[in-house]
Amino acid sequence: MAYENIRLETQGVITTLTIDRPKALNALNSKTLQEIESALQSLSETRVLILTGGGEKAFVAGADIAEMSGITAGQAREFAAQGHRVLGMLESLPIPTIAAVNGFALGGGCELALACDLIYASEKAKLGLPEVSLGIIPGFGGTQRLTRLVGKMRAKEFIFTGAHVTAAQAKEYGLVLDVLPADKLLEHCRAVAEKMLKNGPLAISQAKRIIEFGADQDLRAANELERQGFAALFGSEDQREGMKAFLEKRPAAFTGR
Ligand code: DAK
Repeated sequence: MAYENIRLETQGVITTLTIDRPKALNALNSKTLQEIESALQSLSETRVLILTGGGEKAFVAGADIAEMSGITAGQAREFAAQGHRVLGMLESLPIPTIAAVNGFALGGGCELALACDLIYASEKAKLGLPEVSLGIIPGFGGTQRLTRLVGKMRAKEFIFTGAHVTAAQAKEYGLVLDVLPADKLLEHCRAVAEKMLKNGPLAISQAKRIIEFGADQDLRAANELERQGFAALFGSEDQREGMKAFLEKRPAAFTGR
């Protein structure tokens, strides 16, 4: 399918989705969200998804302010629903997702990264939730996902000041995992993806689901989820192959079944 504002590249079973509207620093307008949504629906063969931004300056500089400034309340409702749908879809993909934050990740762009499983950033990256400077608040889950990641007080500082923080600061806060030189960022993300690809896809998908659902529950209920997920993998071809391969001292050939 031909896209205008994004690019999809596949290397084996790793797909890189580049939001590619550099003239507007990759800001998310409704067309771009639509394209991301349809790209996410087309990933049946993909086992790791990497998200990044096109051009030199930005990952995604937020929702498209020019488009937002002119919309009616009805269109705003549709835009919000579309944003929630896309980020919800991204978060619940049964495969690992990695945000390669190569530049500005502001507002909705920071929230897009927050909906990924892992965030790595280039030394040039700047992250922030500056919505209050526009008289609004983060609307794609930023108040909740950031708080869960960095704690309430840091999230309040981040959101109340609307400040852009450097990648190094973001790492210190626990918002990004590691900071890489700009020209090594994608390479690093692909290397992390390759490590994941050696492992059982069903197991990774189950672990992702349980970490996500368990994080919102008390320890007892979350451990019950783990018990069920653990048991559910027994009898899968991946579990049998993983253990057989270990005993036969060879790498496992997982099929995801
Ligand atoms: N939207 C539209 N265009 C943008 C943009 C954005 N978010 N960010 C940058 N651009 C455009 C600029 O207007 C400029 O366009 P031209 O003037 O060249 O036509 C071009 O990209 C280059 O930007 P600058 O000239 O400003 O470049 P600088 O290097 O000087 O500055 C900057 C870079 C990233 C610091 C600056 O562009 C900036 O502050 N951008 C805005 C960042 C921002 O405030 N982002 C948050 C947007 S609010 C919702 C859910 C979520 C949201 C909203 C609603 N609902 C549930 C309803 C999310 C809201 C947001 O994300």
